[in-house]
Amino acid sequence: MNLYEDLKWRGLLYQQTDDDLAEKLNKEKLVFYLGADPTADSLHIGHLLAYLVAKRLEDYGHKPILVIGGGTGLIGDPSFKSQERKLLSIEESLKNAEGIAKQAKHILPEAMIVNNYDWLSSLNAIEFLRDIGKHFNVAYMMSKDSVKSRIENGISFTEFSYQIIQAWDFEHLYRNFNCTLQIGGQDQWGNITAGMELIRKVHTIEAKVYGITFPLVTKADGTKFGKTESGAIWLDKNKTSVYDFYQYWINTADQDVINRLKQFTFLSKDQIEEMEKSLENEPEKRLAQKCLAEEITKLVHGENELRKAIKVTNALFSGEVSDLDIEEIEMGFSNLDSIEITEEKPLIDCLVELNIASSKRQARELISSNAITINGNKETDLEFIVKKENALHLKYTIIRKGKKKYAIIKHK
Ligand code: 629
Repeated sequence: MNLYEDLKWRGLLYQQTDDDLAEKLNKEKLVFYLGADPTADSLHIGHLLAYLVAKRLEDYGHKPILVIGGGTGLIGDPSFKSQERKLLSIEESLKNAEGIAKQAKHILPEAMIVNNYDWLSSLNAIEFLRDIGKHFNVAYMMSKDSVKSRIENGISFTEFSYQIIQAWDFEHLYRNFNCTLQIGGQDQWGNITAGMELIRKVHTIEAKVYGITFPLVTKADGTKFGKTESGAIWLDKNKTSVYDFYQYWINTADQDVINRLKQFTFLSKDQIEEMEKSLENEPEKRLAQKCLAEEITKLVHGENELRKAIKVTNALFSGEVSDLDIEEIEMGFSNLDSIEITEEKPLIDCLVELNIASSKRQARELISSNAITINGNKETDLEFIVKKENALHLKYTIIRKGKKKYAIIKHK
């Protein structure tokens, strides 16, 4: 399969600006770019898809430039946003940009990484309006989905102008690095085509530049991809623990898992078809989900962290938690109910404070009916006192109710 067919097969092509792009992608070596705005200090798995598309192009010999939008982040992209964004401060934008650049470098170590604050910050108003603004027709700008959908609710001149700024980036990269292709998600179509338009006007109408977009990731049940009750799935392990990251992928629905393997892994068509067979014949084994979670966790966090996430998963499943080290406990429990205690405390009170029981009476019932485990051991003593000296690593007491419900006590 050539690159174009591969992208198509993986469901990673939504729109393309030219019909001869397949030819171009398969035969030539292009410099291309992908941008991300530093709206947070970490990328999330929505961004990850974009960086993996860039990696696919790189694997075929195209040369990526990763733009971190330290400048554009200060303006705010209205694409696919129903409301005006809150402005980031310059400090925030640049600090976030640093975090994101680090993650981008980890995924694409060979890529050139630039921050558009470097060229946007010196642009002055007269230059902006005369040299760039003159090339944009207001009716053209208003016809973009990003603007059209916001006319009723309101859009500031700031966000209205965003497309011009991103367009200028493309022109800047074309002029300085012969970058002729911009990629992005489907929400970026308007911004990408604005850039091509600008390049043709500033340079020559014959300037050959291209754009492709990939589709938004959708889920069969209609809920939003990459979000859980506790928010986005981040690549930064301090924001989403490696265990939670791994679990997110493990919990992918059967209806979605093959698409996710295509989009998010570098497994071959044959390997993915193997998984498809397994899903059909032995879905209870969840091999496709395991494979997906392992591939992506390895890619983002490395082999070592993956191994820990699997160890924590197995320990929480079996209940044998006493072998976990401190780091593994913290990885597995970062998102679960917890309390901190400074002195010893009756188990009954702990159960109520942890919301495992709704009352002391219920706590007693749970204990007498064998439903409570402490650090992996059944506890049936109603008078049991939780003490630091019995805690794992003198720090954590892990409580389990039934098979699934966990909570943790941290000893100060
Ligand atoms: C300057 C900034 C450029 C080119 C692009 C940009 C960023 C762009 C944007 N992208 C999204 C983001 O940063 O807002 N205006 O969160 C995001 N992107 C990855 C994919 C996307 C897109 O980083 O393109 O579609 C998500 O999949 O929403 O010169």
